[in-house]
Amino acid sequence: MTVSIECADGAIRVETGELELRVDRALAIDVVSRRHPTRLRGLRARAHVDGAPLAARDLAVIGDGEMRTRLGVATRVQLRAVTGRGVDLLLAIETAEGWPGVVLELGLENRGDAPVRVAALELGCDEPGQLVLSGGGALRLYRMGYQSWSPAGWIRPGTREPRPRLSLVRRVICAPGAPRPVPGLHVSDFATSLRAPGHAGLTLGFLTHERFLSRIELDARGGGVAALRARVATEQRVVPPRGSLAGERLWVGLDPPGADGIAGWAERAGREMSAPVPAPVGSGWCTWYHFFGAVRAADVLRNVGELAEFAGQLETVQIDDGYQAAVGDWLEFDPSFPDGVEPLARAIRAAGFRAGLWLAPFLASRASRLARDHPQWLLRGRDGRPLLANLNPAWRGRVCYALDVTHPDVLEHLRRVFRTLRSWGFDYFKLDFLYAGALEGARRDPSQGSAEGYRNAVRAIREGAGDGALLLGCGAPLGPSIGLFEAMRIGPDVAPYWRARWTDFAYGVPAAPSAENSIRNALARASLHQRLWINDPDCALLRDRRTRLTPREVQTLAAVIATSGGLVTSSDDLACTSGERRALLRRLLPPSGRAPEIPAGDAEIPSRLFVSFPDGSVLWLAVNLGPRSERVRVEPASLGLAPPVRVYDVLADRDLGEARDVFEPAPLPPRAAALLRITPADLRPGVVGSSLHWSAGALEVARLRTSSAAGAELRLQLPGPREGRVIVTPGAGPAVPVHVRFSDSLDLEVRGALEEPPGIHDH
Ligand code: 9PG
Repeated sequence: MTVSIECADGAIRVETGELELRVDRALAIDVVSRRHPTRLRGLRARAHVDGAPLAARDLAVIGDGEMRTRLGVATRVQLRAVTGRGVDLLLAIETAEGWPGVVLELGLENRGDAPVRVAALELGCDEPGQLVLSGGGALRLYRMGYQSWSPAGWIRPGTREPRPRLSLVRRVICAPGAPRPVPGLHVSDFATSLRAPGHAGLTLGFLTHERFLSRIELDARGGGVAALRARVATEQRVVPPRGSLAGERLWVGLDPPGADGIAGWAERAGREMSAPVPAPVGSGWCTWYHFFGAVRAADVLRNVGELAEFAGQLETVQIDDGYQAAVGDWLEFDPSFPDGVEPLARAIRAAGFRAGLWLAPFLASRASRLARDHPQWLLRGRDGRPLLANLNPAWRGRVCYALDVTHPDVLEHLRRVFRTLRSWGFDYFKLDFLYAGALEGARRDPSQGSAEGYRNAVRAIREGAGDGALLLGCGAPLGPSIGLFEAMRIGPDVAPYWRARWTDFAYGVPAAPSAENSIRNALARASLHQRLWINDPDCALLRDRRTRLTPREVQTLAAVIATSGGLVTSSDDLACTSGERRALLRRLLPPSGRAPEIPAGDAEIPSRLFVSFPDGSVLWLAVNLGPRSERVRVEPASLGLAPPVRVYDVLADRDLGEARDVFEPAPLPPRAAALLRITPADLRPGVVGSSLHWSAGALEVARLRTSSAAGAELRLQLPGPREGRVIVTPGAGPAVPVHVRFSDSLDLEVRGALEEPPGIHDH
């Protein structure tokens, strides 16, 4: 079937097997699902021009046809509507057979003879009852959050959402120009999804973030959904006569029951903005969460020495904040790094690791040489004074300003800094406090949108850093970062303690450094992984000294990081990390890399994730973030597994036997996690579980086949030295636990009848 387009009485109708879309003369759009009871009516295209909203009056089709888009071949219908104020609205609609949604792109053209100023381009419905979604009472709204550290999660429309108490926190974690949250008036940056568990949902998300920042607003002040708006903030862009302005592309997704609309949006946004193709997920060691700003060159060298036991297992050693003379002066050093960082890069590489370095490239401390020598590079506010971008008592000068990223000399400076660092041997860069590159201010080139200026500056860094460099974003505006970073921090800082009650209170939002806050976002933003970039859930803190995390909390943090599939970074002084905890780190390496699936629930933070592996196994995670012990249950059928199944407890290294329709592990105490490997029970030969790696068999079993009626041949493969236990179901007989110790790989044969007792198989 092809897309059908019909025009009658000045209205347009587009129809596919999935949906029906109508646009009336006033550019009001109805999108109706043909498969689910999902309907969005009266989504009106509007522009805010010269201080007043501008709506369409009459409509004409100016073209339609099939074309190749980044999302595949689609039918595109191009509409033009006059407004009566000399400005035409332009709307393009794209869809294709099989697409569960449409792409809408709104722009305008100035046909008058005076320039106009455009504050926003918006698609919105303002009358209650225009959005129909089944499961109404249990509806949840996803809040993406603006940047890496901003809290994400599913909220109940109409409730009061947490909001920053301090204006500086607001400047750091909220989009510039974001409306102040009011109870019942919700904002999600870049994209959102609305759904009730078990019901069809609706996703609205911008697919491009090339020039401007965007957000979705939902007004639920009266209880139900009173208004829904998708808005591109065009920052008072001046459009000259005969000039035009294009907005960003919006995905309107009609999600079937159970679908993860955010994953669907991320998949498409990643394609539209050429997100780096899913790469092998890295791992590393970072100085920050043990040494913090007091790190010394000697600490780095001592740990590089100790990390020798992880050679071939951990990839990168990254020096964090603390080496620099001042924020902004990246090529001058603190006295704790008397010889600078070049000899450290050399030592790190000689030990077999990639050398990584932290920078906050868009910040300059008040006490920096950069700010002193180049005051004209600083972004200024309306009062002409440099804009406060951060305040950090640990930094020399404390006050930090933002650089004006539209200044060509700033870009040249960034290229030079990164070229130099690359020539010293660094090719992994953690770029932090990136929100500073998209702050609102009096920019040197006001024609660049916030997202545009930011993207140009990141590209300049990339040019300096050279081919093959890995960029990890942090504190970064998410939308405008798509396509520019291999990896991205997706939550607040982790910390060697679970909760930061007072700092969270002071901030007004759960964004203070704490294990809990970082876990919350690792779960709530898990769908972005491998679609927009590699998620960085922040470091695994596994040490047993100089930490307030209990063994259970350590295990929960590690289980979330393992299941998220993202970067695995250790940030412990190895001198404080016992053999047992080092073994735990080894079991997280290499990262599985796979994006988990997140069943829809009604909790603010999803507490269940699962990963399906090519060997047919499923790794299932449950986390209890609540204050009371929690009963948990798994239904194998909901994971795509036909009963009976076999269940292995990864954290306890225990075979829990067979289960049918439902499996109930022991109740979870607060702050605990359950991690189960679930496999079809009839696999013979098969691997029930393994303590070599937290995928529990999915990664390390490179080959498995029957060797005789009663036996199995097995190849185990993982980089570096390994020791642990593999539970094998051979051709016949009961499961056989085998202790193994090897380096890189091991071939072994396991027989059902226990002729020999299982022993250590050395390679
Ligand atoms: C180094 C650290 C680490 C860490 C980053 C970032 O003031 N603040 O709002 C604030 C937020 C985050 C933060 C520091 C300060 O941490 O996330 O991994 O690199 O910088 O200073």
